[in-house]
Amino acid sequence: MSAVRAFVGLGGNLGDPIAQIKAALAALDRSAQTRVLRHSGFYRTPPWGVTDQAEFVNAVAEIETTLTPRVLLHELLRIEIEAGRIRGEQRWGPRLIDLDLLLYGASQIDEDSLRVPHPRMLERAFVLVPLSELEPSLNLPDHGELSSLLANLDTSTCIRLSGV
Ligand code: A4P
Ligand code: MG
Repeated sequence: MSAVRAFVGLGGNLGDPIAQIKAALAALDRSAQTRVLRHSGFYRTPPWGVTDQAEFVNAVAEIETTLTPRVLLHELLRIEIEAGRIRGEQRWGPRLIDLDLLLYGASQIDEDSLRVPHPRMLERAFVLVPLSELEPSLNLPDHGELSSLLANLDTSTCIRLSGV
């Protein structure tokens, strides 16, 4: 299988989120058949969904992989568990680290356990702002230009952290 370019969203708001995101990026790069090509800056972002919790740190990584989307998702879940994440937490609640598969080439996948593009990324500045730092002219399968999606969101609350 030839290499596919994919994007992974990383976030967390418990423990030391910056250190946990850096560790997850290193773990992703060590994964079989997967390389981290670039990652965005780290952003401090207000909690989305459940708003009564600590601010998050978020980033997006661009990777190259020959893993299938499903195997890649399992790899992301394995990295979360290795980083100490306990599942069964409240939906959208506090977490040490969360890895979401945002885009996998131009693929559109609609299965119970895997949806790509990640269905909620379209309404999340904490995903689209770092993604646009990496690839401002990106077109999302079936959803059009990233810049148009961003124009509908409040991006002012996503603060890029310097010196990390
Ligand atoms: N799943 C299906 N498609 C995907 C995909 N493309 N990528 C399934 C990753 N997972 C996918 O995920 C639940 C299941 O979704 C996975 O086991 C996988 O089979 P989860 O991460 O255990 O559940 P969750 O994270 O609690 O739920 P959900 O809806 O995925 O939450 P999100 O979307 O990850 O949101 N606010 C800020 N500012 N920053 C954040 O990072 N994150 C969340 C969590 C809430 N608020 C936030 C942030
Ligand atoms: Mg998730």
